[in-house]
Amino acid sequence: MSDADTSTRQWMNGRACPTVAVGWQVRYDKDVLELTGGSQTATRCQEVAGGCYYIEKERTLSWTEARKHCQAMSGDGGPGDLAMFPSCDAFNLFTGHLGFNAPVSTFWIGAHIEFGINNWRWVSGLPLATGVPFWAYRQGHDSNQNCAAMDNTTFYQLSDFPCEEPKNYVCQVPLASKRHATKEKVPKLICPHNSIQVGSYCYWFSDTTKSWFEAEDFCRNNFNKNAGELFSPSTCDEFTKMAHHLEVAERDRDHWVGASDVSGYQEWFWVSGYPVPEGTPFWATSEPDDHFSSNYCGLMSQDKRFYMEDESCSRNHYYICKLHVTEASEV
Ligand SMILES: [Ca+2]
Ligand SMILES: [Ca+2]
Repeated sequence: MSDADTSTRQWMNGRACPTVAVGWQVRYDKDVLELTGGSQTATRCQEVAGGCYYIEKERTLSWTEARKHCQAMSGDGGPGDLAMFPSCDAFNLFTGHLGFNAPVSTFWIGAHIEFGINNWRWVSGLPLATGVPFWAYRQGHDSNQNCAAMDNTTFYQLSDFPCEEPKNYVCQVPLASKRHATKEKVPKLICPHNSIQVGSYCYWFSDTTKSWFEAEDFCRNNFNKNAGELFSPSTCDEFTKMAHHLEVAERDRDHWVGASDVSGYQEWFWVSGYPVPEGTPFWATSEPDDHFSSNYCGLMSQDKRFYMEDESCSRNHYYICKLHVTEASEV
């Protein structure tokens, strides 16, 4: 056994991802799904983000045919299906994996509209809202485009396409010992200084505009012992909750957030000290793109569904302070 095998087995609780049939003919119920263009008859699924995935990089099929192929695969947890990413973190890890390991292409995944308008669902039946964190901001609303794919032109964020278009695809094969998601416990906070709780934190939303530096200074030097910083999400989930809050409550306003290009050479950091990765989940399609116009500060942009874009730091915008709220403030 190679070293790579050993580490995979440890990570998957002693079991490797299963081998699945990918050859010329795959049985699906009583039908035979004719597959063309495959060079192998079987291959091992890849472990990414704690799940087992098969990434079809050569053959292209319609969404329905691709789904049949995935359903003909199986792990010890049951039959496969087109890949689903119920968590923001799993989605991000997977887009990163495709960026490094896949050819420049578009991959069907397990999300579609079965009926209605804009009624996106994962193939499990769970609803899937457009916008942050899964979708390219302009995508998800095109008529007669009822199937979702991860598209390389948008850092593998989701786009809608006509279901009959042939594309590469990603299958997911379930393992029996699936870790059960523990239900997130959201603390109930008393938010001071007219701040508002969104998710697990207290945020203060400005009613006037400032430059990025003035806004960051304001967040740090006001609010007494609750002084904080410009909004710097520590998780994808925190960013998602903020984007959804802004879409509902602050929909006509752009907001400065605590991201800046510290060197002016596309080295983006949160003011909390963590790097801001390119692509998913924070940036709008093709952003940041105005490096040569000295746009070194991050703005959550209402016309980009509150994904971030780069903006000139000296412009005035509304802003969001993330306050420091101690345990004692909890009820
Ligand atoms: Ca589209
Ligand atoms: Ca820009």
